[in-house]
Amino acid sequence: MRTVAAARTSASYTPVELPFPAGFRWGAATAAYQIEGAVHADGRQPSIWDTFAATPGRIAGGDTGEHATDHYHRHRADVALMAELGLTAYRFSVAWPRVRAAGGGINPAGLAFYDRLVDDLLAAGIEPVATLYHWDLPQELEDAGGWSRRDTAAHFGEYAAAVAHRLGDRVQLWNTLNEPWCSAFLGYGTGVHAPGRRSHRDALHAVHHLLLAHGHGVAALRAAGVTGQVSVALNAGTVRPLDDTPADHDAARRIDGLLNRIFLDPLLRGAYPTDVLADTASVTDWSVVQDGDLDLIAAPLDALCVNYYQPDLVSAAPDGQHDPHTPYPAAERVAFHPVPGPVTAMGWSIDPSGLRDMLLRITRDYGTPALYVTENGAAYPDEVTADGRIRDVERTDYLHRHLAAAHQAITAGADLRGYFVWSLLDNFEWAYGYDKRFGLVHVDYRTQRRTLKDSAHWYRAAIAAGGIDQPR
Ligand code: IFM
Repeated sequence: MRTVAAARTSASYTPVELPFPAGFRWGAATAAYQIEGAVHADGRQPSIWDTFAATPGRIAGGDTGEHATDHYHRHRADVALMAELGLTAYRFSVAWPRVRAAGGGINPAGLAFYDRLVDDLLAAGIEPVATLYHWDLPQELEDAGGWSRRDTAAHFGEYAAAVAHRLGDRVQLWNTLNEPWCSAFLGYGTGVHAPGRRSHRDALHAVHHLLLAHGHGVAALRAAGVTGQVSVALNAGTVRPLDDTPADHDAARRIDGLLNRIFLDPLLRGAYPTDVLADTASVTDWSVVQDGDLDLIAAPLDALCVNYYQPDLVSAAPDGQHDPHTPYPAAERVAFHPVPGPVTAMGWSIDPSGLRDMLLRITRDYGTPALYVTENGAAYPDEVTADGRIRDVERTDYLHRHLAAAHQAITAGADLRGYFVWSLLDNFEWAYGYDKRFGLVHVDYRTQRRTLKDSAHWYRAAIAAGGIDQPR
């Protein structure tokens, strides 16, 4: 069997040990605030992340997304890099604060940027995959109540309609939201993300209003007759009990409820899980859920997108006390434990089996929706060596092992249609600023020079071969 590395240099078909299905989408992902910069260009309005990043103490090193990777001005060169990598699909997010005009209405200049980007991608033979909300709520909507207020969901529907009308003939796959868990629990619960609120009640209400926004978004996309698949991206995960005890199994059930089922059940079954409603009854009575909401939220999807980084290992909190650092409501009384073994620069465990298990669990419990892994990747402290190379062996190994796990899931019955590395470029890693590098492509933030890391060359070879060899 020849290796993927050998396949890269060969023009002829080279078999690999783990081939992916024909038509599999090989992608990389980014998000607007993390790469675009140009926060004042062409009528863009402030977002909650501009405000949050400008607040001392919120972001490591005082970093902001003001310049980021300057992708707004360099998108043509970045699309050329994608083509060099051989990507067949590219997942980006549309910035609501670019598209919304101050006070409401649409800002055509902001929308025009994405129109150009989509055309450039198609010209390069790369399928555009658009996310409508990757955490950058217009600040004026937060000032009016943000995601803890119902109206925000309706505003999202209007915004989605405008984008759908403009890009709906060319985008191949739509995500209404990216990781609503993070928006709700990190943005409104622990406050480590924008807008920095600390209220478990607001967080749970945000969950419902984000799901409602998704429902309005799906309705808008369908009404506009978009030709691409309609989906949502969840940071679904595998939650495992520390010990095989009833108490730890119950802790795992509760965290699975608040990480996974609180989103998956309303989206795919049209109801919130009764155990989650009971577990959170001391935080909210869920009267934010109105008649008809769940019908809207459960409108059929064409696919489900999932982002995976690490599994969760949980136990009942030893003395019945709640860990105050977890994003979950106090009623959840759980302790989180590191998975033994190596971690990335984020301190996140490396466990590809969690990806396989998550894909198979969704397949088993929710039927067999078409699935995409719309984010998977790792941060490492990359070094540019004297010869200009970035030998990111650990990232390559991480991607290789996770792709092998994805392949196992396909073999076992998951209908996985694509995989997107997080991220195309090093970028603004939210509260961690620019310190954590996730890119296949290294960015020198002083000069904005881009350099393909060794992992990018490896990924290009995997794409060219249509698969990978078994990791050794
Ligand atoms: O950078 C983020 C991305 O915006 C959302 N998913 C997780 C990534 C790594 O933290």
